[in-house]
Amino acid sequence: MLLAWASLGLATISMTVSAAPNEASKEHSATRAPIIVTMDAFQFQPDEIVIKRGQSVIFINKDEVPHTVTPDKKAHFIPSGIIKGGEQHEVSFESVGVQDYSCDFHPSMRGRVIVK
Ligand SMILES: [Cu+2]
Repeated sequence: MLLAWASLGLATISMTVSAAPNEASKEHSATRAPIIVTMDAFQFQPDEIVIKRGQSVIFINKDEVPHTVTPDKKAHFIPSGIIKGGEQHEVSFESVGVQDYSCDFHPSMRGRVIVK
């Protein structure tokens, strides 16, 4: 009887630990936390990042004008559409490789996501 209670207690503890967000993010198979890229002063910052397949990027527009995250012809991800000033948009990257993108309104705004 005492043993049963003790093992029940242990099970409860280990469940609590594995449910912690920090532990989950360390697991290789688990989806990693999104990366943040800002659109600030007409630049993507950082303009090059490396992520894992299936990971997403949150683009935050800190400018007062709208921007887009539009894939180049050879890139594979869903275009953001218009992201108004002060708003943000999450893009999921499901294809491995170099994904180049630009802003429809400001072609000099360019960025790259390397998906591994
Ligand atoms: Cu723009």
